[in-house]
Order: sequence, then structure tokens, then C-alpha cells
Amino acid sequence: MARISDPAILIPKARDGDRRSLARLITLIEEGGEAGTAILAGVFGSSGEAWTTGLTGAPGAGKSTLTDRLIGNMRETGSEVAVVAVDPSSPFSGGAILGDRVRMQDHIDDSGVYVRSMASRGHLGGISVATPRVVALLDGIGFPEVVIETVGVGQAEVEIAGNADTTLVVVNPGWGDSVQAAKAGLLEIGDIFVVNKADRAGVNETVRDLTQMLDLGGERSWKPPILPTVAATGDGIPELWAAINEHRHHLVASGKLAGMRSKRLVAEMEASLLGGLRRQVRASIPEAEWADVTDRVVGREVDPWTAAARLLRSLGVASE
Ligand SMILES: Nc1nc2c(ncn2[C@@H]2O[C@H](COP(=O)(O)OP(=O)(O)OP(=O)(O)O)[C@@H](O)[C@H]2O)c(=O)[nH]1
Ligand SMILES: [Mg+2]
Repeated sequence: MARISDPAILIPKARDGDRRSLARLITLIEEGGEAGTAILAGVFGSSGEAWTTGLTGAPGAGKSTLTDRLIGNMRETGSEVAVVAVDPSSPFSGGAILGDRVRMQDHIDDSGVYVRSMASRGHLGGISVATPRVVALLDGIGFPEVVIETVGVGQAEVEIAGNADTTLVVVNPGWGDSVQAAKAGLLEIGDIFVVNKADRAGVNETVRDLTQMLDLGGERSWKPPILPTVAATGDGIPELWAAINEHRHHLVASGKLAGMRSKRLVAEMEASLLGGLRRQVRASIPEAEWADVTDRVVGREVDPWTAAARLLRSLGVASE
């Protein structure tokens, strides 16, 4: 049987809770192209309602365990939850560790929880391109809560997490972890800092270090709380859930949410436009010409800037 790719069939089925149709829609979006765009157009009208919570932090910091706990809070009101786990797949890991990253133990049999893992380097070529689209789909399909788990190792992963409405930065006790978080650019994007594995030594020091580093960032209208948790036992989770809701109310009441979401829509349009142009430009240079030009650049016969300017001129595009 041929696989169905018609959004007009798949979208209503996915809305009715058919997870196979939803999985197919996500795959089509990951593959890009017209089918993906048609799907996004089909659900856009009913999107903009989901709350997205991003969790990022070093490998093994406890993001999945925390997510598992938070799903419990989200499910209390009956909200369906979708979890997107973004794997910073490298040629070395090959995404083989995906399975372990996303197992949501406590909710494995709950049909109201949908978990999907995806590679941050997908078919669309660029990094992290598909994630905001998949989140838009889950939103448009009707999930009121969407959780994005990313390993905060690279800029792309940090960007993905920073695209959430509420971003949790997860660190562990110990000096090294908060310094690593700072180096990875996580201090800027955190709305809430979680010091998980607070059953270990060094919690107070880590809270103090984070407080100091965040103070260096200057005054902000939202002062990110720093909360110790033990995800393994549930300690500190009620406080974390309260902080997430507080942040949500802050964004709504201050009017910042509307501004943030407007910016995100424009950024998505721009990213999509530039992605298309990049592919088109590259595709319109014949392979032989590309090989010839790169050979001459590598041979230092021509500098890379002049070579690019000539190529652009030959395509009728003004150079810089
Ligand atoms: N001692 C202790 N262990 C914890 C705590 N929370 C999680 N763990 C353990 O830490 C390990 C990693 O937890 P995960 O939730 O898989 O961490 P993660 O950040 O999702 O890991 P990756 O997705 O691989 O980056 C597991 O063995 C957990 O049981 C905690 O609060 N205390
Ligand atoms: Mg994980």
C-alpha cells in the first residue's frame, strides 16, 4: 500500500488522535518541499495556542527525567502533551543514542502524550530548520502543551530551545556545569534555571555562582529564578511548575508574548526564504563550473571574495 501524503487526509486524522498520521505529517515536514509547506499551511490557522516549554542543558543533566515529571503536572488538567527531543546528531553518534534520550518512563502508556525525536541536522540541509515547523504542526494539530528537549551543546540546539515560550536551562551541582552553561550561551536564553540532582553536593555553590553570573547580565523585567530539583524523586518539581506558570503569566500580562511570537513568525519567514535562495543559488551553478572555481580558489589563483562576487554577477545577483 502506498503511503498517504495528502495533507487533506492526514491532518483530520491526526487531529482525531491518529498518531500514525501525525508521525507521517512530521516526516513530510522534515523532508521539506511542497508537501511540507502544504501541511503547515493547512494547520497554521489553528496554531498559536500551544505553550512551548524548552529544556536545554548538558548531556545527562536530567532533562528527560524533568520532562517526565512536568508532563505529570501538565496532564493534571487533561492537556495533551507533545514532546520533541532534538538530537544534535553528528556523523559520529549517528543518532544512535536517540532512543535512550527520550524515553518518558512514567507516561509510556498514556495516549495523551506524544513523543517524537528528531535530528537537528535534517533533510532540509540546514541545522534546526525543521524543529520550529514541527512545533508549529503540533500546535496546529491541537496540543496545548509542547515540550522541546535539546542538548545544549551547539548554537543550533541553543537556538531551538530559545525559541520556546519558557526556556529552562538545566545544570547540575558543581562549578564546572554552570561555567559550561555560560560558555554555551545558555545564560542568555534561560527564563528559569534548574539545578537538578540537588541530592548531590554543591547545590548552594552552584546557585550562588549562577546568581552572580546572572547579576552580571544586568536588570531584566523577568528575573530568572534558580531552582534546585531532584527530578529522580520529584523534589522541587511543584516549585518548578509554579515558576513556569508564573513566567507564562508574566509574558502574557506584560504583552511580551505577542511581541515574541510576532518576531518568531517573521524570523521563520526570513529563514525559509534564505534557505530557498541558498539552495537555488547553489543549484544554478553547474557542477563543472563549481569545481573549476573552487580549484582556482584553493590554488590561490583567485581570492574567495572575488570568486563569489563573480558567481553572483553571473547569476544576476548584486554582490555585497
Ligand atoms: N541523582 C540523581 N540522578 C538523576 C536526577 N535526575 C535524573 N537523574 C539521572 O540522571 C541520568 C540522566 O537523566 P536524563 O533525564 O536521561 O538526562 P538528559 O538530560 O535527558 O540526558 P540526555 O538526553 O542524554 O542529554 C539518569 O540516570 C537519571 O536517572 C536527580 O535529580 N538526581
Ligand atoms: Mg534526554
